[in-house]
Amino acid sequence: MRNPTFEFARAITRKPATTIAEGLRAEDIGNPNLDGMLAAHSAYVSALRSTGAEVIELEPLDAYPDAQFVEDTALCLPQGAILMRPGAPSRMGEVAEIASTIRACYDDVREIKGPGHVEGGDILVTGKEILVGRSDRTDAAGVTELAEIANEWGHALREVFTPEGVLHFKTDCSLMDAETILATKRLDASGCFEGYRVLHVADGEEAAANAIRFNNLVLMAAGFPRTADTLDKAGFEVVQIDNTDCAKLDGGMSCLSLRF
Ligand code: CIR
Repeated sequence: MRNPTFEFARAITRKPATTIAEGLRAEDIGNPNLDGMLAAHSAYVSALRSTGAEVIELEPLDAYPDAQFVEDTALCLPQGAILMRPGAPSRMGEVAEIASTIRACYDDVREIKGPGHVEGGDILVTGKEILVGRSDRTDAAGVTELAEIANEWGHALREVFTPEGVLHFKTDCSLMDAETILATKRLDASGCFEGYRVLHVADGEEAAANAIRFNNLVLMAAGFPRTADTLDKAGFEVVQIDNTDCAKLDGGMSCLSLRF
């Protein structure tokens, strides 16, 4: 039987917009280059498709420079999908833009109505539970509303905390298989992964923690050789994708797709 936490039939992505230079970032290390981002995005989509999955590629949205980070707009579970309520005001409108695609894929679509906020980047679905990290984008009220829906669908939901200065919970961790998590040491030190097998990213390679397990592959940002080696030795088939331009907007592998 398919394991719905890392074996997927479909993904949704959105092409980067011409306005990406206006995308949000915690620290300005220069504007992303559109051609570079489009090339990396295309490699990302090809890697997803190479596993046999169908990839729905949505058109760019110039009004929303962060809209290629589709992960933050919805949570896709086997029982249904939940439309998020981003904590970043400039990203709220992205949810309405993706809603019709989500509704075409799912019979049961719920939504975080507010007043709280949740972004998908703060949610890690593992083989046994849903971990949701409170962050600058995801608050207590949002977690409570999400928990009500998740519990109704039979999922245990546990609130955890994103380290100070880290954008999203999953900026610092990824699911590798039903019980294995790739994480930074700083996040693992919080104790939130007790009971899981944890692989640490190498010191100085913290930006490698946002990877995705997608069917037979692990997609990770290129340029983190020691972490790639750890994953390789652990038996994972790693594909490295150029993340130079996305990283300038605090983006990584998970944020570029919804997987289900
Ligand atoms: C933002 O700040 O919202 C975007 N520039 C980056 C979002 C990355 N999303 C994710 O990791 N799930």
